[in-house]
Amino acid sequence: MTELTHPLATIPQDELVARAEADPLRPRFHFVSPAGWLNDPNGVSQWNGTYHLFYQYNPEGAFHHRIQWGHATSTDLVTWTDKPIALEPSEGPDAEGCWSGVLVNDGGTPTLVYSGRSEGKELPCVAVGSPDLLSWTKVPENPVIAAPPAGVDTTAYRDHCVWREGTKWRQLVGSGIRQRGGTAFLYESSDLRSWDYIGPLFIGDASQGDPADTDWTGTMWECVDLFRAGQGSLGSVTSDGSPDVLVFSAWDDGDTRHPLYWTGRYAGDAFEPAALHRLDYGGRFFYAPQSFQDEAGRRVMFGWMQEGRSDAAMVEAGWSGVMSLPRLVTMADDGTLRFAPVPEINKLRREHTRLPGQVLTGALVPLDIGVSGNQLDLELDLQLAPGALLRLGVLGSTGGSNSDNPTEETVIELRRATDGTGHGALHVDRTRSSLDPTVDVEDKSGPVPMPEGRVHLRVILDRSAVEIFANGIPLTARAYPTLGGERVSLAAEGTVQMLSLDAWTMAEIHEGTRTLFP
Ligand code: DQQ
Repeated sequence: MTELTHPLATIPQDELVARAEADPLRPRFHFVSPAGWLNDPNGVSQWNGTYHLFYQYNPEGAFHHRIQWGHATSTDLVTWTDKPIALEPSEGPDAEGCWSGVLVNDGGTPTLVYSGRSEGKELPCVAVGSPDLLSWTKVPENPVIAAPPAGVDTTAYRDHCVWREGTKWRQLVGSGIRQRGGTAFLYESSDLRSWDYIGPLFIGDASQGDPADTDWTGTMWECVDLFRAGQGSLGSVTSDGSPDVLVFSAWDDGDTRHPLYWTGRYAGDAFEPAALHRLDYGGRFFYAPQSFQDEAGRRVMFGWMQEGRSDAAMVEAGWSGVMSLPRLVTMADDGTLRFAPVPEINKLRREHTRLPGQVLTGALVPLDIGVSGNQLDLELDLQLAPGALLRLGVLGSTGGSNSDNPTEETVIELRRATDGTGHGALHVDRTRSSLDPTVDVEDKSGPVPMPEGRVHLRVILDRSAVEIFANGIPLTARAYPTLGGERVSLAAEGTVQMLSLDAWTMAEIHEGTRTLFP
């Protein structure tokens, strides 16, 4: 074990795992680190059939410090086996941390490209792996790029997207240009060690829009991820019109804001944007996403579900950070992305309740639907009349004599526009989600197309982790009920036809005792 060096390391490391496991708010079927701190997904990939999930990890405690690369593998994207730490800081360019990066296949050699942190700044580094991807050797050329582009005043410079194009490697490094906006710098290399700077792929405009807006592009782009949605690979001539997608996490002066994506066309050395979109209406609760194409050709994305409780509460809990379920990414006819948990997750479904179709009407009188739990997968097919509202209450506890008036409840609302069009909105109200006054309860919402009023709603509850998909549009949130609430209720205003409701309890994925240093 490392020597405890940080003032926040108040819990002895040999107590951390037990402390984390004892927390009733810790998810049971989402990947979490053995204990301590987890943030971004890194090096997400499938290698000879096995899925690899690396992640930003601090085993010293639940705070961001001296970041290492944790590692877990899976054969099904559902259950994960902890593997030894892949990267940890050492003397040199990553002395203060091994920050985010990716895994590429360099002619059969697994290779990591990551941000080494030293003297308060980050620079690109490379490590090569053993054939089983379990031991990693940093290359002597590190840092492989000595500094951000000369003459550019950058706000920050880190995180990588690396791909093969023709006979060369190409790399994006996330950054921002002061007084202008976020950007991704493009480089080229023939060996992953020596890189030629090409230029900014595309520069955002931080002066556009209100910095408080949920689609403000920020002053720096973290964790850039460029991919072709659909057929073809980056840089190839597309036959079916599949757009390219540039995903980034908008950052501003230390503030992790929200994931966004541009659709457009990457050609030559530039990205021609067509439209900007919010990637997840939960904002920072699905941050720093990273995706890969698996061996079946599917695009799979993970994101970091940040905490919504205070730094002190995280430290006290002994753990922080949840990895989202792996999401299948597809392109809808309107040229925007749709997301769904990979179907493999259905393996965790256990007890099933199916409610017959019924019409919900009335003035929001909650209906007890005979489903309860805080580890659930709920799937509803709905038809909303113009102006109708569906209100799904979860993680609820009733208190006092009036059981219709829950003391705690997280409320998921779908509303269809009154004009009879296919416009609608998804909203999550967490104002009564917790009696703990210190947790984040900010409202989250965004538009959802509802053709003819139809909505497929999927809600995944895993203690404090909530993932919602309305017609494939995600809203990720965290909730911290203090009363162990398991109540699920439905209410409607106007007419909502519930065509079907299926609910499953979900099994746990982490068995046996885990250790901080597998
Ligand atoms: N987290 C990493 C950075 C990245 C940020 C450090 C995003 O590489 O920019 O842990 O959450």
